[in-house]
Amino acid sequence: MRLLFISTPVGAFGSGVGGGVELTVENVAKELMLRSHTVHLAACVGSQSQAIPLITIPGEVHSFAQNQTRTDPVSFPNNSVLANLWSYAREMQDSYDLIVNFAYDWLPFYLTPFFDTPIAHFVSMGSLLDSIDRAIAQVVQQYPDRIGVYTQTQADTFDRPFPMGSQFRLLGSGIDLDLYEFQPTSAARLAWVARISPEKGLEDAAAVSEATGLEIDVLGKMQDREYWEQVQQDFPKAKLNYLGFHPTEKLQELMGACQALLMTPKWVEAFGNVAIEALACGVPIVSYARGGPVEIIKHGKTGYLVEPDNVRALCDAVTAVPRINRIVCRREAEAEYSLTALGDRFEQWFIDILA
Ligand code: HBI
Repeated sequence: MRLLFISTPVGAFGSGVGGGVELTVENVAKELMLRSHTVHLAACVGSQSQAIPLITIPGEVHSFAQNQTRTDPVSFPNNSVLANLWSYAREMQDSYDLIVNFAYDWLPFYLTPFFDTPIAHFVSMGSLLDSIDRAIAQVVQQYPDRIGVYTQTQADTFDRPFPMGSQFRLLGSGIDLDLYEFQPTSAARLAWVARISPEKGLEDAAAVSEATGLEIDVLGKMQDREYWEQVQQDFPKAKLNYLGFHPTEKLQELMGACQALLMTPKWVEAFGNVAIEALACGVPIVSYARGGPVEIIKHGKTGYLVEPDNVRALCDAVTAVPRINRIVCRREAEAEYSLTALGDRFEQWFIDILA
């Protein structure tokens, strides 16, 4: 297949501004190219990729959808890079069998019926904006097989103007397992890995540390320092070791040495790539039963799912972690979250659309 991937308009691809969806684009494109499909990626000027042939398009970047309010009108900057990306896609569409949109923005969904070449959409977050929910609903009504997401919990957040999550294609996620080393034993300490930001619920991890006396290695971008200070004040006896943000090679080494990964999401995590990174290192996961972790963790087998916001239950699960067999966690990552498994799911989706 000849595939044109269109990136997010929030920043240059490869800069990390696009967060988890950048990893998804890179991994899926690499896997499909290995299977002799042609993949080109159209993205903002300044984008970089070792593996994927890039077309860079000029224009102003868009603001983050998660920073807008649900009823905000659709807005475009003066010389929108998103508009320029889709003008390019329209001109070049005859050279491709399928166009795949990775932007969480209104325009690509709206343009779907205007193109001759079919457009598939990978939606990388839960429902955030009425304008996008409505545009997705229009796509689903006309082309039921064109919306892909990470998880069913993420899909189920799209319930207006009507429940449409059951029609979405579930694609899960995947990582390059060769980058993650299985560690059979661990120290008696926990890992908490996420951007330091309120939606990630660090305060509940601090509460666990105070209640159990366990040390917690905290890894992730210091996105909200005020919030960090507040947690320190509210939980003076918590033993939180802030180790900063680290790329995969160092992250997996630090996290892999821990007894368990603690996940305390306050929002509906669309997926939670860190959970499969932990499994790949043999690290069990203790998480609130909220969002993506619900579909990743096999309760009692690869970790524990706990009643959301119940810190007491979180502590009980943490003390039960030694019962989990760490090799089972690694095997689960190999079976479900390898690049091969991810590539199979995306390739089958595209074949089904073109059939
Ligand atoms: N916001 N407007 C907009 N468009 C995107 O494509 C986008 C975003 N916010 C976050 C984001 N993409 C990605 O970081 C997440 O989907 C992972």
